[in-house]
Amino acid sequence: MSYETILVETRKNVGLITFNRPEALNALSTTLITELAEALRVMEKTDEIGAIVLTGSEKAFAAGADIKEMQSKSWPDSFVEDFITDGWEQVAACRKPIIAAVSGFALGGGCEIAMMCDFILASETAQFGQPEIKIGVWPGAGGSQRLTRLVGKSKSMEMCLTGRMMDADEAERSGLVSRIIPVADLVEDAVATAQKIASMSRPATMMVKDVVDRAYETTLAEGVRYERRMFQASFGTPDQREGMAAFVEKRKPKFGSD
Ligand code: DAK
Repeated sequence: MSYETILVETRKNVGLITFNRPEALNALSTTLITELAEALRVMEKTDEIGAIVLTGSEKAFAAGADIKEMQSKSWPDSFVEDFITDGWEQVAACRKPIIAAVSGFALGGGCEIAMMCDFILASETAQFGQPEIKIGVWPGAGGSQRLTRLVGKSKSMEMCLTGRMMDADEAERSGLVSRIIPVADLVEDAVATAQKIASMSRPATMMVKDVVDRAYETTLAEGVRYERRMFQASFGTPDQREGMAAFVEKRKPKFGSD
């Protein structure tokens, strides 16, 4: 399948999607989001792929939704056609682990897409922000909610109210980013991290994603109960038997997805 605005590769057991609209700092046009959603759907259905990496260029992960495309929309039109909803949710809905590898600008919808991923690896050039306020609007793809959960109310409120960007160091200190990697190594490191995840038991990685996400959606007591039930269910998988037997026999496990 060929795409206009993204590049898609498979690196062993990992799907790599690269935003590719350099002339617009990877602004997230309808075409780009439609192609992203389609590529994710294909990767979800591809058995060989166990994890996904989403990245942009050194200059920009993505500078937000395409302002030129949306500037003349009216409220009734955008409401009736549910403007820029379709496709965006595919990232958060993907059941396989997704890593965002961010260099340069991750602004507005770009920051929101990165936060929909399971974790963010950033280069030292990364800059995160929700600058929608500067163009008279506000976050619309979960930024006000996910950023607040990730970095706390004070930083989130300041960023959303002033449009201030957060650099990679501050983002790592604040818990938005899991690790900072030199820009030249970012994609390779992200792919290697994804390959490591993809080499684990497939049901286990998908279940980890499911149980960690629960922490954002429910109370502590409910989340712990859910985790315990799911842990008990792991004893119904061949990979649990293989993983534990391999440990006892001092050998490398051979999981179902190998
Ligand atoms: N849209 C369209 N074009 C963009 C763009 C964007 N977001 N960002 C950059 N570009 C284009 C510029 O217009 C310019 O094109 P030409 O003029 O050369 O044709 C080219 O990319 C290079 O940009 P600059 O010349 O501005 O480059 P600089 O290095 O000087 O500045 C910058 C970089 C990132 C600081 C600046 O470009 C900038 O401020 N960009 C806009 C950032 C922004 O405001 N982003 C938030 C957009 S609103 C929703 C889903 C999503 C959303 C809402 C709802 N639902 C699911 C409901 C999201 C909304 C947004 O993201």
